[in-house]
Formats: sequence, structure tokens, C-alpha cells
Amino acid sequence: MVRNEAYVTLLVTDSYAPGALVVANTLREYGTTREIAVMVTSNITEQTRDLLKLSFDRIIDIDKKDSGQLNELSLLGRPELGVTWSKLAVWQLDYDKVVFLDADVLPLRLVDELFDRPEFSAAPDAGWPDCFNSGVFVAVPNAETYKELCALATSKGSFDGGDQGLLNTYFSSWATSAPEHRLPFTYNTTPTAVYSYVPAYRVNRDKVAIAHFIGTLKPWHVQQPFSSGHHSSSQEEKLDLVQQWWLTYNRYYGTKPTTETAPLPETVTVAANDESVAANASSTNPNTSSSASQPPKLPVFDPAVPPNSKVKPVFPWEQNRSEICTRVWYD
Ligand SMILES: [Mn+2]
Repeated sequence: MVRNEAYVTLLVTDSYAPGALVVANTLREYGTTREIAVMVTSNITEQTRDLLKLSFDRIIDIDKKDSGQLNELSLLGRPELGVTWSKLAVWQLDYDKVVFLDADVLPLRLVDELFDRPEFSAAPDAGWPDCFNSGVFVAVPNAETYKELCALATSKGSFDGGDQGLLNTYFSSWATSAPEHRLPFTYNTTPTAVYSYVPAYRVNRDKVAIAHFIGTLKPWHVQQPFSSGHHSSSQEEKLDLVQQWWLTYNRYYGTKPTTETAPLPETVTVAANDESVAANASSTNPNTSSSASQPPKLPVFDPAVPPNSKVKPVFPWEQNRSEICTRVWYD
């Protein structure tokens, strides 16, 4: 293992734990030579920490930092993102280099080459490509940088109320910086973005290294968010990455309790007709299924129909949500 370099993600709420766990498990499965760490705030429960311990090399307690900039956050439509200032703790870490990944990303292959990049490296934001998206970036922890970021947070704040606005102000030369600082969009592809260049997605789909599920609806929130009517068929095409998240998640956790070893792959499938759907579960091993040619449907849950008993809760808060398991996690 390469010393003093790490992938780092952040957990400020239990409800993002499924995402963080998928990040850790994929990086390990792809054979990374770097440490895999998660920064957690004090509100993360013991139950979640126990799950994290099984997948991460290191759990790092950090202070919760909230911008409290409700005006800017409401402009962004994401009042909950003030706490993402906690991400600044990256520059306090004792690593020589960090590849930071949001918990809502899905690495699709080994991306250790990112450690060859200098600080600060990131990919363009789909909504304003002269800004970078702060869901994937390369940083070099440094106490002075951390101090300056905190000073900037106090003096100017963040133009979007979250970490991305603040970091874009601090690393404002990124847009005109040398090519090595500018990661290809394939390292931070945002299939759930409102605007997307679908033909480009179609020709570059196989090059996507990291998918980033931006927006309030995360893959683990999927109830029926992507059914027909919400998106054009061309937009739905790129949502196969949401399905990919579920296939990956189920590969590690299936429906078995996560404290057990050797997870049994099990895929949640649904009837073809969205209108009359029930949430069925079938034991499907992704390794033997023909999912490559015909991806299964997104997991859908209809609250009116009790789910198949095979869909068992995996996470503690899944059980707490309601009497019937939805496999949908919320705060
Ligand atoms: Mn994100």
C-alpha cells in the first residue's frame, strides 16, 4: 500500500451511508493501493460506524462545519448543503495527498492515476463548466491552506452556501490552470444533472470512470423517481448509471445483514409495467445474468403493495423507516 495517500469521503448524515459504503467497496474491489478513509461528524451513529469499520481502513472524526448561509443555499435549492463545509477538514488530514470522493459517487474502474495529479485538480461542473465540481478532487492537505480556507469562509463566505462555492473562490485559477489540473468530465460524470449532453454521453459512456449522482435524489432514495413521464427517453438512457449503483450495492450487500461475510448477490427487479408494479425480489447473480446486454429495471417500490418477503432490511434505519422494508433511505 502506498503510504500517506488516501481516498477520502465524508459522511455528515447516516442516510448517505449506503453511498459511502459503495465507494469503499468498489475502490477495494478494483484493487487500489491507497488507503480508504471516511471523515465522519459526531452525529453519525454507532450502528453506521460499525458498518463503516467493515469497509474503510480508517474512520476519522471531524467537527461539523456549517456555512449557515441560508440565502445562498436557497438560491441553489439545497438548504441542507451548508454542512458540506465540513469537507474542508480534508486539508487538516495527515496524508500527503488525498483523492476526495463524495459519498454519492460510483467509481466504475480503478482510478489510482488520480494520485499523479497535483493540487488542485477537479473536473468541470455540468451546470457551469468554468467552475469545477467539488464531488471529486485531488488535494494536498496543508495547515496553511486550511487556515486560509477558514479565513475565506469567515470573510467572504461561499457564493453557493456550500463547499463548492467556497473552493471555487479559493482555487479560482483552476479554470485557466494547466491541463493537469483539469480532470476530464469522465472522472465526475453527472447523470442526474438537469442538463446533459446526451449524444456525448452516448459516445463516451464506456469511458466514464466515476459517476456522480448530484441532486437531492440519490440512487439509494430511488422510489419511482425516474419512471416515464419525468424524463425523455434520451435522458433516461444515462440513468443506467443509477441502475449500475444498485447492481453494485446489491453485489456487496444483497439482502443479507451487512455484518455477515460473503454477501449473497441479490437484485431487486420490477415488473415491466410501471403502472402495475410490485416490488419483486429475485435471486439473481449479476455474474451469471445477462445484465450486460439488457440492464434490469430500476428498483421501484410501490407503497401500496407489500414488497416480496425476500427484500429484507440491510441497514438499521431501513427497518426504522416503516413496518415494511422499502430499501429507501432518508434522514
Ligand atoms: Mn455529491
